[in-house]
Amino acid sequence: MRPRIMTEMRYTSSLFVRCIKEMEVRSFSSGEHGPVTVYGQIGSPYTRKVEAALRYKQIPFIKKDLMPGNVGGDWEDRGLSKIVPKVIPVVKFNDGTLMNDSTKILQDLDRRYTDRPILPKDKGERFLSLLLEDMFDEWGTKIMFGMRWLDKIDQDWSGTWLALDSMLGKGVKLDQVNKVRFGPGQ
Ligand SMILES: N[C@@H](CCC(=O)N[C@@H](CS)C(=O)NCC(=O)O)C(=O)O
Repeated sequence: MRPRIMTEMRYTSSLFVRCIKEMEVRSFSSGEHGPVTVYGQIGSPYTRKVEAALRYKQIPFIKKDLMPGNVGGDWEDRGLSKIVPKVIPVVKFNDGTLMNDSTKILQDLDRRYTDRPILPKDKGERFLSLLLEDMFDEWGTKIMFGMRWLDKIDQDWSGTWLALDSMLGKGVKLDQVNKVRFGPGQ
């Protein structure tokens, strides 16, 4: 007879496998399979907006660091040479489709993944929603820049935050990272 502990272990592990499978099914159930890749930066409001939309829609995604304007010279190596203008974020869908412009990305997300829609169905509400989005896309960033760079205390905080984010984990020594401060022009 099989020892009871073995039976229990088998039962627990099959339960565990079932839970994992269910989690996978649930997280990939909204249409396409596999995670979306978001190329961007932590300090980029448009990157954060796309990530927020993906989180809201419960779509799994992978984040990859990418500097805009090809300043890192790596857009071609990453297969992003066709993307113009070279602004972030860039999103890669599981079928290989690449795109940028957060507004278009969000609309495409709603088309590809129909659960938890971002845009209202009603045409009038949809128009207002897009209008508000456009206004905040254009003007919200101006407020953000002010909050990051107008006062010395914010300049110090933002400069350190952005420097740390772009350098840590990339082979630069901590004492060298600590010496770097980004300024308002960056
Ligand atoms: N309309 C675009 C704007 C994207 C954008 O301007 N991203 C900034 C970073 S937050 C950028 O790449 N700037 C570089 C540049 O303008 O050259 C969107 O909604 O995604």
